[in-house]
Amino acid sequence: MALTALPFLSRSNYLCSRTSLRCGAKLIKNNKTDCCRALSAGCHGYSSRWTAKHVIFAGAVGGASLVALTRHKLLKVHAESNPWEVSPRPEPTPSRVMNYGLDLGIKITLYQYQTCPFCCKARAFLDYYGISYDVVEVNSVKRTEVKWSKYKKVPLLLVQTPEGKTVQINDSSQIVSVLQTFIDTKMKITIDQIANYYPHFEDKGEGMFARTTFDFPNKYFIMYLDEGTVSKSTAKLRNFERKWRMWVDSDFVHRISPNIYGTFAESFQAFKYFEKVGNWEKIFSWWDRLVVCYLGGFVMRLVAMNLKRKHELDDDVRMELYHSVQRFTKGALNRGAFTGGDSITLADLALYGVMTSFEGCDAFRDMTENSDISTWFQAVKKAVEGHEGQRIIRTILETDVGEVEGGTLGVAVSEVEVVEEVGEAVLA
Ligand SMILES: N[C@@H](CCC(=O)N[C@@H](CS)C(=O)NCC(=O)O)C(=O)O
Repeated sequence: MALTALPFLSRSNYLCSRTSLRCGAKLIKNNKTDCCRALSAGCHGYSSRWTAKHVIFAGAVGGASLVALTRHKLLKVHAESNPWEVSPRPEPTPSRVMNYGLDLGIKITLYQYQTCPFCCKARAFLDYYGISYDVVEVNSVKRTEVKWSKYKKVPLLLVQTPEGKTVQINDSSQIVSVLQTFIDTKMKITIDQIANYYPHFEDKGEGMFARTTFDFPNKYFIMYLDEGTVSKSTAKLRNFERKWRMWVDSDFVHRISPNIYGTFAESFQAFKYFEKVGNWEKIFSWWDRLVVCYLGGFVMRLVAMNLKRKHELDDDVRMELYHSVQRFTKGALNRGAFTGGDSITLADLALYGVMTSFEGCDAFRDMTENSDISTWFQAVKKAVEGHEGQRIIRTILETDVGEVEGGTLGVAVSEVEVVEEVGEAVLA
């Protein structure tokens, strides 16, 4: 079966088409490493490193995409073999098993910190769809559980395919996009094939303490099998959803640390909360716990001050939080109860997920008391905890029994008019 794609991002055509130049500029501005590594068990921050080389490349490629998009609706998608195949597969003892009784033929293991906002985002997605997974809680000090991986952050997902391959998927947004693509393509394209469409940039860094960092230019994009599967309204909704998913990572997330570590008292309170929900009793010795809670609380207070400066936040960080929430309620919930109107989108799940990371902190309580977010939050919580998305997957499994021999994947990026169809390819 020959399949085509809508305007997309591919291995040779990274970054956000129309928005790519803007992305490049924003990424320079966001050049940061927020997370305190050893003590990042609570870890409310993120890091991203881009070099000028990347940005120039991104700009050039983006410019080319921009021109291409004004002429083509369907573009050729290139996939490359995925360097994240893991062999031999690590066989850790899971900290817990989330079994929702739905067999997708794949086995998922999530490496995480329980209260890391990005891990909470990945979990919100998995829980909403009722996709079973094993959890491996990573010790944020020793990090032995991820020693085998060259990507050193969490969340990190291992997916074992029915063919016995194990694929590593990095970054919360990329995890969500790859799995959403798997669902949208009716689970007929294997995860390792989908992963080929999500390339990465690797930056080895410079100097004595150089650390390799990674970026994933297609991470906010859902891929489609062919034109027929994406209506104009879906493409539009995906654009809107993508905008707010990006906003979660570039705006809301930066307000969390300065708030939960806003004073030393709040900082220690936050670590006590992380200790409880992270089940640190099982992971850390009592001595490690003491060090992580008190030293971590102290260090993160200092880190939060730095983050506040870096992101140019007002001294009144609570107001910054309330205003951020207001940007969402006013800008994203203007069509209904959720970002998709009546339906939950990945943007809702992303924000809900990162919000749950500090649910037990004073900042969360203040946020819900001083904004209109509560109704939305409770509605998404109900959907996630009730695994309401599982219905969507069950419908696909029950109704879609056709075979797919191959095809390309592409991304619905914009409402650009079709001028000519330029390509189709077959998945290897
Ligand atoms: N963009 C990444 C950010 C992940 C991230 O920063 N994770 C932190 C924990 S919250 C981490 O693993 N930091 C470890 C380190 O920087 O060494 C995502 O969305 O997954």
